Amino acid sequence: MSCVVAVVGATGVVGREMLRTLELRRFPATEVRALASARSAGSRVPFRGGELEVKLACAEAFDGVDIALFSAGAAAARELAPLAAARGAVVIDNSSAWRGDPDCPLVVPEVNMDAAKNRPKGIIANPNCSTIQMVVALGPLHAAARLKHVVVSTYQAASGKGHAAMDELISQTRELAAGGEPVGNVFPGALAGNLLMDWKAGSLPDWSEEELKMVNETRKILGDPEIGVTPTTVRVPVVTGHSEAVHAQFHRPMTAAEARELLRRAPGVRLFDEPYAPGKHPQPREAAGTDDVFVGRVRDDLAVPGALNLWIVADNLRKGAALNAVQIAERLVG
Ligand code: 2RA
Repeated sequence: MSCVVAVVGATGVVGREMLRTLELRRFPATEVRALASARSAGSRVPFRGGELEVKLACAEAFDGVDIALFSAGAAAARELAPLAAARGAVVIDNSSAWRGDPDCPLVVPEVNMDAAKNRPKGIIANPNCSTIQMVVALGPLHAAARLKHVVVSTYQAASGKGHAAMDELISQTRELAAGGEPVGNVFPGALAGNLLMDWKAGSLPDWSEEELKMVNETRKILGDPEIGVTPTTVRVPVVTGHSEAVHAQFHRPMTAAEARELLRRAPGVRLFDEPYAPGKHPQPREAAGTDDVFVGRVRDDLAVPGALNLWIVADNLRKGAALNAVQIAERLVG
C-alpha cells in the first residue's frame, strides 16, 4: 500500500527533525516530499542517506499526498493546510493556526489519540512543545484524580525559536566569555548569562502568547475546561531541551507515591524516582536527542496537602514537535 508523506517547512529546524524522525523510525512512506516557501525551493535536505530536493509548497504539490506534516508557521498553515486536506491529505500541523479550532483535534498520542478520529477539516493540530511534555506527564495523573489547578514555570531552550536563535545563543555565549556585552537580534536582549521572556503579548493583558497557549491547550487536550493553569514561561540559555517545574492540585488528594506508580507505567515517560541528590534530576542536556519525557523530583507539596510537584524535561524539537507529529501519523497508518 502506498503512503505519500509531505513535510512542509522542510528546511526549518522542526521540519528537518520531522524528516530525521521519519527516517529513524522507518515510517512506511513510499514517497516523501520536502516542501517549503519559494525562498527555499530548489535547495536540498538530507534524507535516508541521500538528499531530497525541496519543492515549492503549493496546492498542486499535495496531489496524491496521504499525510502532510506541517511546520511552516501559522500563516502558511492557514493558507495551505485546507488546500492539502482538499486534495485528500490528512494534515498534522505544528503551528498554532488550528489548535483552537473546535473542528481540529489537538493531539498528544499518549493522552488523547482518540480525538484524532474527529477531524472534519482533515486537519489535526500538534500542540505547543511546552504543552506536550507537560500533558504527557500530567495526563495519567489527571485520569486518576482529575486536575484542579496547575502552576507551571518553564525553562525553555533557544531552539524553540529556530536555527537563528540557536546560533545567536552560541555566539552571545562566546562574546560573553570573551568579556563582551552581547546584544540581542533574534532575542529581545542577551540570552547568554540571562533569562528572557521573548514571546509576543497574549490576548490577555499581562500574559504572553506562550503562557496562554499552555492554558488553553492543556484544557483542550485533557478535555476539561475547568482546569486552572497558571504558567510563567521563561527562555533560558540552553540550546535544546525544555524544562518545567510543575505544581499540581487535584479534586482528591494524590500522594507522590501514587503519582510515581502511575508515572512508572505511563507511556512516553522516563521516571527518575531516586531521592533528591545534587545533579540527580532530569537535565535538558541528557534529554536532548531522546524521545522520552523525563520526569523527576515527584514530591508531596509542603504547604498544600494532597498536592504534588514535578520536574519535567524533554527535547522540545523531538517529543515537543516532530516526534509527536510523526507518532500521530504512525497511529493513523496503523
Ligand atoms: C518556543 N514553544 O519555545 C515555542 C515555539 N516552539 O518558542
